[in-house]
Amino acid sequence: MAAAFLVACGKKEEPVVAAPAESTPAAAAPAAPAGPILDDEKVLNIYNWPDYITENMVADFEKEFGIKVNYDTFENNEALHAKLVAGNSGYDIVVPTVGFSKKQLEAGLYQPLKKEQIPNLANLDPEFMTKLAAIDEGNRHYVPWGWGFTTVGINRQKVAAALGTDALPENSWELVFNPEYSRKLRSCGILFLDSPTEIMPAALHYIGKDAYSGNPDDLRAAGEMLAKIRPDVRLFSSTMIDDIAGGKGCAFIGWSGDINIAKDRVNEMGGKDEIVPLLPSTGGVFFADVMAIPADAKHVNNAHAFIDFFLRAENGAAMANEVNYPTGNKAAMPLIDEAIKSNQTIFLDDANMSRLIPSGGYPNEVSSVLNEVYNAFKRGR
Ligand code: N2P
Repeated sequence: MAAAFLVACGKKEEPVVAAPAESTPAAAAPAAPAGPILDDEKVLNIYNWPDYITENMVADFEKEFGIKVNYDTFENNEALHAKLVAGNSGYDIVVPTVGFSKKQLEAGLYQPLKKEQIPNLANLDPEFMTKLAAIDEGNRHYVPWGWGFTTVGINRQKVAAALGTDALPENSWELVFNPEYSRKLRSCGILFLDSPTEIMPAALHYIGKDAYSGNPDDLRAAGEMLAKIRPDVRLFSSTMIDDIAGGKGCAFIGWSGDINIAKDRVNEMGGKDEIVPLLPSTGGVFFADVMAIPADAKHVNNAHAFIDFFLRAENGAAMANEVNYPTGNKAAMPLIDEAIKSNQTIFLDDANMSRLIPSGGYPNEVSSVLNEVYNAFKRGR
């Protein structure tokens, strides 16, 4: 894991400035108090993506800490952002995507962590944290939740039947962005995630532009490409796992882990079709999601207790084993199943890793063009 963190927003990757010893994760451990510090009100409000937590994590935390967790989900970064900007979200932990969240950090929407209350920061991969520090200087606000990549997934049998051949293009993005393929897949259904900041980076990259270009002309050019394949997109989905497993489509732009979950679900249901997340030759779009505590959170100590709990090695391993998303938790690695560790669409090898499109965010100046282009695409004009 590493290269993909290079920020695509004009900032060069810089080595992390040697942080004062007491603020490094490893050095935080000795200062940890005997028991966790909790708030008087035994409540914790979490806002996260759907299908992004292990089955027992919340219940186990509630039982051990005597805290009631209210766990809500949002569909995309835009929805989370709107909630945070409106203020008084009521959430104590939210899970933004790093590239997108840069503007939230700059706007002071998150509070610095009290690292002495998170001794398990020591479990994190220092290399991962160094990359994260390119956006969150000194790792002051963010703790890794999960990472993966946005990519093209297929139902292998349905796609083969629709294409009339077994040969898939090397650049899997062709399946959904090149009308020669998408026309043929139209009958079995193309599904797209529903968010400008999921679709536009892939579209820009496909037409040979910077995935996070701040040039309105580039965004409009991507819109022109998208207009040509619009008739072939059946559904903009915010319930991708269910939609894939329910057979609503044969080719999808989705998240790597979710496509793998859908694959498992189809297998469990005894389905014969094989759901496959593909590794496009030109790269999928890397994402890393992090826990952050909103500046106006009410249960800050409880939030720290949960973050520390999440960082236990066994919980990090369960995220990969159960949810198909790696976490950046180095201590978890020995506890991760071999089959998961060797799955090239979960833990990428160096070659695939280096092909991923680095995380990034769009400059504020183009946000209206970005939304205009995306909404025009969705509406089909
Ligand atoms: C949802 C996990 C993907 C989050 N299941 C993408 N940032």
